[in-house]
This record gives sequence, structure tokens and C-alpha cells, in this order.
Amino acid sequence: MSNEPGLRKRRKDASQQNASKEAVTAARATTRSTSLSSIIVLVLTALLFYLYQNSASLKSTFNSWAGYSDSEKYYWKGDVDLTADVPKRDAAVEAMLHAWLAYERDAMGDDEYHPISRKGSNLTNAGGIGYTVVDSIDTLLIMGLDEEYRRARDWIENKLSFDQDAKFNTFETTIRVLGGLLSAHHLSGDPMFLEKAKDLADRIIPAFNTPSGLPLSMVNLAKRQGVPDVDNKGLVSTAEVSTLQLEFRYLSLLTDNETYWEKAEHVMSVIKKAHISTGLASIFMNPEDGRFVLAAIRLGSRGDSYYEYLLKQYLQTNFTEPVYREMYDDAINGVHNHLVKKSEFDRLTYTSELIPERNRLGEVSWRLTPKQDHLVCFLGGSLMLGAVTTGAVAQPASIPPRAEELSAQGRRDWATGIELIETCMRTHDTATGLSPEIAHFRIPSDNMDATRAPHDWYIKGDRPGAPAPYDARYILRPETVESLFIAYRLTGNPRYRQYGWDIFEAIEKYCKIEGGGYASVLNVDRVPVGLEDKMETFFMSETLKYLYLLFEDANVLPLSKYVFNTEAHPFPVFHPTIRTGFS
Ligand code: DMJ
Repeated sequence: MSNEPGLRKRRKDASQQNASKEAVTAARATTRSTSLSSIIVLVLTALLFYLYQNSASLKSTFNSWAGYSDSEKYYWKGDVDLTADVPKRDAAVEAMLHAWLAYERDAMGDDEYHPISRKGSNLTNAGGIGYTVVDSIDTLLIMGLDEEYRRARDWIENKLSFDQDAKFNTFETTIRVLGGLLSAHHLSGDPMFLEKAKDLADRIIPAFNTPSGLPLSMVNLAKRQGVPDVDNKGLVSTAEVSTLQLEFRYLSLLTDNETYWEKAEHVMSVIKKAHISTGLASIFMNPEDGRFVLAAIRLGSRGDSYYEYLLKQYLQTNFTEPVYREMYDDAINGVHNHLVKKSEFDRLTYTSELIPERNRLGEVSWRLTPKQDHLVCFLGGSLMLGAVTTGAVAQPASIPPRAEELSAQGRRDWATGIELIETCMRTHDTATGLSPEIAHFRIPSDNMDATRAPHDWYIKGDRPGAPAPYDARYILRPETVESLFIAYRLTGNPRYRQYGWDIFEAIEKYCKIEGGGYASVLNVDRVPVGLEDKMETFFMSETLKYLYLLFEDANVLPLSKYVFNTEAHPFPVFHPTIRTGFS
């Protein structure tokens, strides 16, 4: 008995111990299940976050569920400040001086410049045609580089001669040299530039003397004769024959000479007549019969500026020639229906090419190729410009436009333009921050490897240790910054200035040659970079001009009063006194 209380106590202790053991076990179980559910919640949240970050469609579903509509992505609602960002604008001027002074020191008057060897070269053995000087002179004027402008002007007056017995590309000579002279004339008022422009145009005009009226690809400037392009069986490229019109029409207005207008306009009527039912244009035409030939359809090389100039001809004469608007609408509908695609992972908007293939029976089918040239990056800005002009329900649309100010087609083009610019910026996700000459977008038949970055697109043929493929180059092209300039002017959204600044900094870091000038990068996805010894003339004419204008006050060369030719030479919008389009 004496043990009883002790026994009871032990039993009590034992039962208390059991109870607390159970409690501990229960508590542990609860803790385990709580931590298990926390882990599950954490994993799920992380998974959802990953998917949200990486899946464009989930992001947009979530955004619309949370009350954000896509329209916020397209219609900027923040502050709009279109005044100059002076330090960044001046940085573009410094870059221009770095490029121009090196050219002037080493190669003044030569057509092209090689900044690493510090040499110049000409397009032909006959002699130069002022390719670099004339292409750059309006940038010097616009940037207020007066001393440099005066020296360039004196060289043009005293040294430039177009009496060169060699063949020159009709399109390139028109957009760079004729375009540069016309723009310099407009900006300076100096009649010397117009005299030179007339002289050059009169040497080019014979290239239009073909059975169809489509100009030949080459022209001998001394002999005043068109020359067929033997490399392409005498065919002419669509972009080249349809990207002379702004220049010849403006010259016609300045000189009161209808011939320039008629020759250029006739080309457009031939193209209209040759119409392909899709609204799209193949990249080659036959100058004999004026018809399209079976060839690739694309917005890149040999196709690009056909689409650009349809819109710009309509804008150049202040909406007075409805035929260009019809042709533009038709072509852009074709682009939307057949070429605009979404990438597999992030649903990036890009443009494909159509390649014709014949089987053994001679039947033609079209293969869709997910290849986008850097050249296509003009299209984002161009579509946005088209949206607020051809796609506006009333003129002028606000800056930025409101959705209700645009027609359905205008809203479609506006959104696609914005998306294309974003895609072009994604092609700058490379080791250098520069974009390659050509990006291929992954499609399921590629054996897509989503672990490779950037996973939606790749540079074809780029393998470690192998020489840089052609596609990997950045040759100082302007198309992305051209679109950024237009997008900023039309929206005031600071993201476009930021994008432009990122590109500018990448150019400064990787393309700048310490002793002067800028060179092309051989592979944008390799650091340290390998360079090619060439500074293309469009670097000073376009890339630096558009960067400068991106950061300049929007009152300078406003888009409502100017059209930029495809080489970035600004021409004023005018009311035609000579002719008013064809039907
Ligand atoms: C320029 O010469 C013109 O913009 C042309 O239309 C095609 N692209 C080059 C620059 O990339």
C-alpha cells in the first residue's frame, strides 16, 4: 500500500507522459502537415510565378483577371514629355563627331570608310560619287555641326562629279546621294545642292527606259544608260524599283519638271497592275513585262521599303493620293494574313518569309520560314505611323493616341507595331546587347531546345569555335532605332528612349574604334568581339541621326510635317501642284 501513492503517481506521471507524448506526436504531425502544405504552397507559388514570368499567354490571362487589360500595354497613360534629353542627345552628337572626323581625316571624299585600317575606298574604279559625304551632310546640318557641314559642302561643290563611267546601283544612288542632296537643299536653302541633284537625277532617269518602265538595277552615270543586273538574270528587285518615288517626286516639285514625277509614278502603276491576290509582293519583277516573278515574299532585303514607301508616298502629299492608301492597306492586310506569326514560348510577334517550292510536276507550294532580318525592324515604327494616319478616325490623333481614335485596322496595326518593336528589342538579348543581321525563330520542327537562351530565337550556324556566320553580324544598321524614334514621337513613352540608349551604349562599347570611327561586329553573341573593318554610310546618315532625334525635342523635324526617305533624309510634306496620283 505504501507504494500506492507512488504507484498512482507513477501511473499518473506515466499517463501524463503518454498524454504529452501524444500531444507532441500530434503537434509534430500538425507541424509536419503544416510544413508540407507550406512547401506545397511555396512550390505552387514559385511555379505559378515562373509560368507568369515565362508565359505570355498566362500573363495576359492573369492581367485580364486582375483587371489590367492589354490596352494598357498598347496605350501609354503616363506622363508625356517630348522635350530634349540634352545629355543623351549630345552624346549622339559626340558619336557623330567621332565618326565624321575620322572619315574626314583618313578618307575625305571616298565612297566608303574602313576605320581600322584608316582607309577609304570607292564603289567603282572610275571614281567616287560622294556616297559618304552626301549621305552624311544633312546629319551634320541637323546636329548643328556647322564647321564640319561647311567643309562637307565645299567638297560637294568643288570636288563631286557624277561623270563616272561605271555602273552604280540605281536604288542605292537614289536613296543615299539624290536623297542626301535634296534634304541638304531643303535644310540649308542652298541652290548648289539642287543643281547637283538635277545633274544626278538626269543621269539616273535613263534607267527607267525599259519596256515596262521599271528601272534597271544599275546605271552608268557617265553614259546615262541603264544596265541590267546579270547576277539576277536581268530581273529587278521590288523594293528597289518602288523606293525611288519620294526622291523623284520631291525633285519634280522643286524643279517643276513633270518627267521625274511621271517616271517614278509609272512604276507604281505597273506594280498595282501586277497585283498578287494576297496583297503581298514577291521580291523580284521582270522589267520586260512588268510582272512579278515567282520568288520569295518577305519584309527583309529586296522587299522591305516597298511597304515603307507605299505609306510614305501617301503621307508625302498630305493624304491627297488615295491610291497609295489603297495599296498600303492591301499590302498590310497581306502581311497580317500571311507573314505575322507568334513565337512558340513567349508569344513574341515576328514576321516570317514565304519561299516558293516546285515539285516534280511543276506545282508550286509556299514554305513558311521563320526568319526575320534586322531590316524588318523598320516595320514596327512604320505600322505605328500608319496606324495614326491611315488608321485614325480623325486627324490628327493625340500623342499618344487613344484606342477610340483609331479604326479597327488602326488598332491592329498599332498593337502589332508595338509588339514588333518589343521583339526587335528581344533580339538584342545577346552577349553584346546588339542584334544580329538575321534571327531565326524556333518552330516545333526545329527540335526546339528551350533551355538555350534566348530561347525563342537563335542565330543560325553560330557554333562555339566556328567562324562567325553571316547572320551573326551587326553592321551598324539603323532599323531598330528608326522604329524607336517613331514610337517615342508618337507616344512619349520613356521606355523607347531607354531602349535607344541601351543600343547606343552597346554601340559605344563594342563598335567604337578608339582612334576614330565605328566598325561592324562579326558576331553579336561573342565577347570579346571580332570586328569587320567597315563603317557603312548609313551609320552617319541613319543610325546616329535617328538616335539624335530620339533624344531631341519633338518640334525638330516633326512627323506631321516631314517624311524621311528610307535612308533617313527628311523631305517636307507638300500639296502636289503637278499631279494627284493615279487610279
Ligand atoms: C539603308 O540603306 C536603307 O534603310 C535601305 O532601305 C535598307 N537598309 C539600309 C540600312 O540598313
